[in-house]
Amino acid sequence: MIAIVKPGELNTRRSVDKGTEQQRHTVRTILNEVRNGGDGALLAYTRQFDGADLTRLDVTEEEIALAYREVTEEWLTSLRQAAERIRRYHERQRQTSWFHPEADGTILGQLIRPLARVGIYVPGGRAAYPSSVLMNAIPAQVAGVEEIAMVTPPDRDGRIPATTLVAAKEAGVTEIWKVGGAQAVAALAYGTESIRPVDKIVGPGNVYVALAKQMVFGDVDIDMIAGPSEIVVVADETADPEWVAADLLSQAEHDPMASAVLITPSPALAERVAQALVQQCERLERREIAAQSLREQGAICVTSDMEEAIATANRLAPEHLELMVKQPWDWIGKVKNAGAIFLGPYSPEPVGDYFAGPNHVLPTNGTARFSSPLSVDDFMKKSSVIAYSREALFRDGPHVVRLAEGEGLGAHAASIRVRLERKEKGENDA
Ligand code: HSO
Ligand code: ZN
Repeated sequence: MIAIVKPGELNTRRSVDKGTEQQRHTVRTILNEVRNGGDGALLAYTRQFDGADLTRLDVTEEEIALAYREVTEEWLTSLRQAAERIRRYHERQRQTSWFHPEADGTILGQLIRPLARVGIYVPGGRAAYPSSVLMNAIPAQVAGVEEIAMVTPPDRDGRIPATTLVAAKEAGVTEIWKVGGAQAVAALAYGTESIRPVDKIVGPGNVYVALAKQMVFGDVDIDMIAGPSEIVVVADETADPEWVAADLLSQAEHDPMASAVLITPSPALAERVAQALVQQCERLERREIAAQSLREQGAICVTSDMEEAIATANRLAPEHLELMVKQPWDWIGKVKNAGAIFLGPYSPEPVGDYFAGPNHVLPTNGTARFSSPLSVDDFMKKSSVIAYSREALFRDGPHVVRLAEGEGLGAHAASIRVRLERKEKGENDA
């Protein structure tokens, strides 16, 4: 069910789905219709695409109260503990503004401020993961974003899953709207009568949502475009083959396009994991998805040594990298590209998906070469601060004048000169 290959045979860079011309045309049309038609267009698309006949887009307090009654107490306890750990981890990411005084009295600094208003997209159906609601909303809340608007498509009866609503409340979401697809992205980017526009849109979605996010980028900020889940396990002969197989399957079950790869210098482990995969896969509810993923995107790669195993993992730049080797900390210094790194036998990837604290929104498709997990930084921005002193301006002014004149920008030079001249005239303006 899974191919055993050599390092050179692993296909690396897959690229983001750019959609077909037809899909891009559809999304452009939807964006325009929502810009012109506002709430009316949103309700019409929700009828057309979701089969729900709504009269209002917001989720009421009663619906939220009902959702809390629908979930089990045990689940709510687990969700709250996860939220608590995620919040604590992200609080450590928060950066503070700084102001640096120089000897001449000048103060330079960097002011850090949260975005005012963000939108979180939550897919509908089976991909409505409450864990992803936490992972997107909590960093925004920790950053200090005051308005967190969530959008998600309703089912045919106009309902949102209870677990989505509860997770949203627990994570500090401040508004919930029953709208999905490209039309929801349009509403967040441009606003309608009821939904005010946001500064940034985050969260995963289908190809229409991803295309819409790409098209509104620039008018608003967006997060990275998430591809199918990926896991690379680097394991040596000390790893338990049953555990390695279980971890590979944990990501394979996400999507037929998900990719699960074992890289090992041990041919014996490779064989045993291949067998364990077949046995364990059969027992899974989502065995068809997992099997297709393993068949089409999965691989077991046998390397000549650990050095080559790590080099191969770096080339793949996976979303998740597990190091199931004797001394995992000895190897972390060699890891260059990975969204999240899991060390040792007791750090299976799902503990990171749900509970450990770090974000599960991670770079996919090899983009860990240049990008990072979703974090508090994604919901903050910086302003430079410049408070020059009189002494410093009189000292540095002539340099500025010369550089401005070199660029042919006389007004720039003049803004400095009017001040320098005052000094020459001996006027006391201090
Ligand atoms: N592993 C996924 C996130 C997730 N897993 C949500 C379970 N629920 C990100 O690659
Ligand atoms: Zn997962």
